[in-house]
Amino acid sequence: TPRVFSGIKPSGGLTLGNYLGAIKRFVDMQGQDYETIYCVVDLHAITVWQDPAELKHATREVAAGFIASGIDPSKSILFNQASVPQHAELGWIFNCVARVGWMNRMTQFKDKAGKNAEKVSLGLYAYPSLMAADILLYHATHVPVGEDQKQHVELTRDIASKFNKDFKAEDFFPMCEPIIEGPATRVMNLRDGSKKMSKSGESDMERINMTDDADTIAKKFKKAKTDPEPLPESLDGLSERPEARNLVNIYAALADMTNEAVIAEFGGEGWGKFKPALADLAVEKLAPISTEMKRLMDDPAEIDRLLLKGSDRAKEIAEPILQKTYDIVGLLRPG
Ligand code: AQP
Repeated sequence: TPRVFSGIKPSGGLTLGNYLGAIKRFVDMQGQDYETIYCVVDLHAITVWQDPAELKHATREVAAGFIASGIDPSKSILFNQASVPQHAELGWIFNCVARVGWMNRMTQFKDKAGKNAEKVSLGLYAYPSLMAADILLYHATHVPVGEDQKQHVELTRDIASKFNKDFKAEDFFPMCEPIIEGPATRVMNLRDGSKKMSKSGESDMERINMTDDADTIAKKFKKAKTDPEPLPESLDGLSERPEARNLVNIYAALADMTNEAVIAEFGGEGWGKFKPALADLAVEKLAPISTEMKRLMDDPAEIDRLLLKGSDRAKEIAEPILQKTYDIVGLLRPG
């Protein structure tokens, strides 16, 4: 069976972007013809400063978000990265396979480091190499992600190819495919349609958090930036209107509709009609999830227990692959 791997950083509260671009699609792939492995990638979160107590909370909250959205820990392997040390071990080997020039081309690093590239952590720079390890440690073949992660999955393929070629280990690491599908592969910031919605964006008004209450969701959509024109009668009319397009994409993804169907329903309507409909839909979809997240968060020990179980199952797959990798590289592990 083909194997799916994907992860989410506990670098803050989950956003609607994480939900539509990633989690909702993780749920869709579960129980189909895939073995699904989903990870709270805490080692990635610490590439930028995280308060230790908040990191523990966010790690459990992302796990709760997965489960509340429909990831079933008995169907999927669900765990946090730090509890499977094989990730960091393979990550080091890949640091020695990947080239500095490859990292220099990563646009997410450029965006995140900005003008401050000398002052960010070395981990932030090497992050895509650890991400390659996350995926290849399980010989995963399918990686559902948002658009922003496409380049990193492509780099994972480059690392796999170079490793296989350098060590004459033909096909040892498989070529993985990014799975980037649906109308919401890149949910944009509500205040600026040229920027992606992020957990760590400056203002809370830029994003919808999965735990926002109904009033907050309504307020954020009401204040979302738009142009004054009504919704167009056809999809072409959205091409130069990034904010309008974003809200249509969000509606389509939440309702499991195509953008065409949304335009067929709302074309010609003003924002005064569309925004409240969008807010109602978002509340309808997110409220049950956030209620369930809160319920799960009342019992952190139970979340830890589920993560521990998941990490045991993850290790069973990871350890033999890591062991073989050490052997291929020529690293001795007597005993
Ligand atoms: N705005 C988005 N639209 C669609 N998909 C998104 N993803 C993130 N933002 C959007 C997808 O969510 C998954 C997990 O991402 P991540 O937590 O590993 O890191 P990220 O992409 O850096 O997410 P954030 O929310 O922007 O976090 P911060 O602010 O901490 O960096 C990925 O599949 C991603 O594509």
